[in-house]
Amino acid sequence: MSTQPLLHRYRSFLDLPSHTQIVTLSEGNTPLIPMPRLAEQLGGKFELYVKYEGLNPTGSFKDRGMTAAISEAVGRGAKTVICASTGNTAASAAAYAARAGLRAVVLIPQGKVAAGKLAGAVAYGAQVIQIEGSFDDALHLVVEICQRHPIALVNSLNPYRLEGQKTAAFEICDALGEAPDWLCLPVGNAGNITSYWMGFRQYDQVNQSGLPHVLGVQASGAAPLVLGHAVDHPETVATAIRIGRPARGEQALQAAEESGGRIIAVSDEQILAMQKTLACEGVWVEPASAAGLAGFASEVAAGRIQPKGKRIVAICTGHGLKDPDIVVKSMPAPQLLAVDLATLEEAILTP
Ligand code: AN7
Repeated sequence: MSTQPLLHRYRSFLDLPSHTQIVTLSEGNTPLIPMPRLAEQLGGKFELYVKYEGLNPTGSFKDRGMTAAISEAVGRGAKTVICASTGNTAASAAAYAARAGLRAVVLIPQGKVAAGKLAGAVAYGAQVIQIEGSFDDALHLVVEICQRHPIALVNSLNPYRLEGQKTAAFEICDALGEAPDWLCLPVGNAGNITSYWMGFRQYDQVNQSGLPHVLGVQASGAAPLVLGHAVDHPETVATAIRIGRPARGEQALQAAEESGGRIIAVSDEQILAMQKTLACEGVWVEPASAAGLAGFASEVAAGRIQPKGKRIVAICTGHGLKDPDIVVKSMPAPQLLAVDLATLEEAILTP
């Protein structure tokens, strides 16, 4: 395992200015977990891997881009950073800002941020502001604020976020020896899909590692890229991707098209079912993170993707601990027993 900061490891591939001062929490280097039993369940005869990005320092893929954005911001003397967020960006920005000694301000949509993300942003010491509106409203506001004040924007409109995020594509090629046949991932504000495509293309030019087809997956209640127009009131149980105006929507569509892939939508039910399926394999992810694989499963079931003999990588973007409520709410309260051996025996042994 490499102990080098992510930005050092892939430095020659990253377009970062010379003033960049690396701020790291040992992000990246996440596992590519083989999923043979799940592949069989989905029809078999192909290699399936989950890239478990929930194992980054703050529990989501955002840390890759955030190490880059904060490193650049510190190097140019920024004192305050700001972002709009459905939660994971907020927690990541808060953590890297804390690490760098910067002030972080995060804007989140009221009542729609999962508990683990909000708690993270608070724990890392950010100023957390709820907006009586959506993520899209919050993003609009932070862009305006940054035009008026010397505050660094660390949403994925910031190009350095994409530079750092590309490293996930490099890691996949390094682990497999080449690009997979399909890459499946959730799409919200569309920074991640844009970065992966940039990364795969760049690596291919240097290493002839090949290119994957990219399958981007939105939630059906928040699917502007599938509908072809903005969604004013996005709704989905996968609050991470509850986004109606993706900042990098055009680039996401381009990535899908150039790669011979596509962007599709899946229902909340499909997302939650795949979250459960993954948990039964020992990989607990937050709902949005299950969307990529849910989309892949539905394409396979419909015969639109023939996976036989192929290599598939699904990106699981965030840890299940980010959103415990979604599971706790839907389960019966745990059994409560008296401190009594016979009662315990009965509870365990009777089916
Ligand atoms: C778990 O934190 O937009 O398409 O503000 O948290 O790059 O936006 C989160 C997005 C997928 C979608 N999975 O990625 C935010 C935010 C998880 C996420 C996405 C997000 P993008």
